[in-house]
Amino acid sequence: MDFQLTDEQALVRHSAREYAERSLLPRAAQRDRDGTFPEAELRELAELGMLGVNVDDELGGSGAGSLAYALAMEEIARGDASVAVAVGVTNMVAELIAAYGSDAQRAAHVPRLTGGAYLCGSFALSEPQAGSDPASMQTSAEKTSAGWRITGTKQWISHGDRAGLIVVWAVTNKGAGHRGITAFIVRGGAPGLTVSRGEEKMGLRGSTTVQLSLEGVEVPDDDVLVGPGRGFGLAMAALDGGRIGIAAQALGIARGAFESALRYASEREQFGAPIAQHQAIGGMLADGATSLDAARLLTHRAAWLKGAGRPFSREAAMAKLLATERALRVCDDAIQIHGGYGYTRDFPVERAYRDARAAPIYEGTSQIQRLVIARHLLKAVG
Ligand code: COS
Repeated sequence: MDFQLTDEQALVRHSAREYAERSLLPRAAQRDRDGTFPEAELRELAELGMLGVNVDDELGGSGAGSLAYALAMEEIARGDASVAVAVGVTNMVAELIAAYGSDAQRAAHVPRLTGGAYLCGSFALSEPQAGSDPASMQTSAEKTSAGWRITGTKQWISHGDRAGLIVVWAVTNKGAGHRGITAFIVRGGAPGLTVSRGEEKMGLRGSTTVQLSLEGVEVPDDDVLVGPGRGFGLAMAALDGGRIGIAAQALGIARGAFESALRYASEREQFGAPIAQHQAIGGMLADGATSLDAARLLTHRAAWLKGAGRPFSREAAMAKLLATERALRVCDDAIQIHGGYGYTRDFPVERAYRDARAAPIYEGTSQIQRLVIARHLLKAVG
């Protein structure tokens, strides 16, 4: 087992950390207050190769691999979790088209995603009545002479109002269950595509989350990403990779909160000594550091397996489950360590808590991760 990063991985981490400290951290509190979308930041991150960390360089990515992607996500989320959401989904969509698209789709779309021309990419799977059970989706696409016409409503779509490209899943063969689902490439601003609702969220306020209505959106045959029978599996495979990104994101948010708590506990004196020296607080810090390391190890294991082309679905679910649940605990403890100050906006820990709260929900709830892990366990015993 080798825990040493390659030069390339270390460089990606350094570059993400340097950018996050210089351009994200100083503006994160203001972005949270104003809810401003990080447009300029996404363009700068595209220039740094952060929108396609695990995409080959001939398609405009960094070609640095899955582990480098996890390292970058941790740093970006530590800077500003809202920015990490857009970076994460765009990487996921770019990887998806690079891996499953036709040559023409790859050439047309991936460089625009990784290079920032599309600003960001979106992933439109969930619906108002189809969240944990995406196979029950109602959005449908009917065949026309020129291609397909998509009708339906997609829910919880991160920056679906900003994305230049959206992967949309729709039923093309009713009655075939998950085997009747097709994935389409839809351009942002396509006629018939409208934003029907924007969510007011507890955290991640610099990232928009919208409902999209598709009313007869026309797409040519060339924009079918994968056809019936393969659309659902494609979504599942993409989510496996996405879960590594969410684990890394939760880790980054928690690390930021932990670092603030450690600093505060070393400086704040009560009963004649820094509170970190009181055993109750020291114990909380020790638990936090242990959780961060456990989350990082599980996340890196899943990323390493993915990069090696080995099965990683179970490991990605474990990483997401542990990293996101522990992140909540670490952020909660960080608020407790700050006492009353932690409950105010003077310190970043209350924002970290609000941002982290989404992580055990999106890209598969903790309950779904346990289901995935349990199914793997049962499969292994036959
Ligand atoms: N990779 C590739 N294919 C997969 C897969 C994976 N990780 N997991 C399942 N599949 C395939 C199966 O092989 C099966 O294919 P065939 O029947 O064609 O052989 C098909 O998908 C259906 O599998 P299964 O019966 O296990 O699907 P379920 O409907 O029971 O759902 C869960 C499985 C619960 C794991 C899935 O619905 C899920 O992940 N739900 C959460 C969705 C989610 O994360 N939503 C958030 C969206 S982003 S905010």
